[in-house]
Amino acid sequence: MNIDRKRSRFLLWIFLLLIVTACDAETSVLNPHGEGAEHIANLLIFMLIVGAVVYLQVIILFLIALFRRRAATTNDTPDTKPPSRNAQLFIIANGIALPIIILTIVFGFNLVTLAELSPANASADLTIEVIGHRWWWEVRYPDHSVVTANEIYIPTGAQVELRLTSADVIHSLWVPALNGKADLIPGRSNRMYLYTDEAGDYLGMCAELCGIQHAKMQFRVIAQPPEDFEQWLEQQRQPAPSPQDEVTLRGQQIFLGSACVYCHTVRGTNASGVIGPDLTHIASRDTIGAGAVPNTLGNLAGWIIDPQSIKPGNLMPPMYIEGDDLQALLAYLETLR
Ligand code: HEC
Ligand SMILES: [Cu+2]
Repeated sequence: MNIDRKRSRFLLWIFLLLIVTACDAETSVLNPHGEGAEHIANLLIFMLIVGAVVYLQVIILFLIALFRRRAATTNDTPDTKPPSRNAQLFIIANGIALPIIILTIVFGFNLVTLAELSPANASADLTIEVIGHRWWWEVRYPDHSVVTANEIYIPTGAQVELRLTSADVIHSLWVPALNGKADLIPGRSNRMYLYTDEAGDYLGMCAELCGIQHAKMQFRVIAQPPEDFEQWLEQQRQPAPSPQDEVTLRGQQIFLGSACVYCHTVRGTNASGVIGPDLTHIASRDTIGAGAVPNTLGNLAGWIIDPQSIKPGNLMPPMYIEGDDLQALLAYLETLR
């Protein structure tokens, strides 16, 4: 074996090993943490096993055919003998009967899984509305007057119903660890159920090409024990606190005096825009720009001055706010916990 062959074989092994590492990733369908995802993973593994067995059988038959010699092929006259009765039975069993049986079983398993994913009369413990926007997620808790963005907090051990729709184009919501995909379609309301017993932080994404920033349209589902979830809900229900010192007061005036108010809501003030995410509790969120960057003071400043360099093509224009004004605005936004 020459060096090139050796090297390419080595690289192939590395490649295969790398693929295996993906099985345990946060966003792997083979690593379920919720009821829906478990049903899907079971179906997937069942189909993989059936597929592997069928494939193996085909390969074995192929090899047998390849190496078995027939008397008729030893001379030059073509083999015109019809297949024997046994051979005919074999073809009917393996070529017709077996595929029908296997496909029927797989189809049945699919139907059962579909039914499990969308319980017809499921009584949800909590309803959350998720509205897709280019390129972020509006998240509303209609029974609790809570509005947030790009983070879906849910209690563990509860059946959560997501009502999905879109404000502009078709998006698709996908949290691989918890469930399959569901489309968000303008003018329609789709439903999806989330149930998990495991507290955790599950990454989700848009799974339908929806425009230039489709790839930076992430969100997270944060599953918490019910007590913690109630606490989060209580905190998010509060309107924004009024500024307590001169700097944050100035920051609020700058915010309310800028174009921010046309696009953003801060409950408890006059800002009631609905084009961008609700900022009433922006400081409590972990990321800005739907997972584009972590929510740090520096990133927040960078985002306000030039959101286009962080997330090119997004629908927030650069805001020309500088120096002390920017510092005051940032100090104010930091109070919005
Ligand atoms: C023309 C509408 C518009 C104006 C004006 C505007 N924004 Fe935005 N803003 C948006 C949109 C749209 C997004 C969502 C961008 C995305 O994630 O794709 C956004 C996102 C944000 C975010 C990130 C929110 C999150 O949860 O990810 C912050 C913070 C923010 N804007 C602050 C401001 C401030 C402060 C001002 C005023 C100085 C302002 N914006 C002016 C439209 C606007
Ligand atoms: Cu999208």
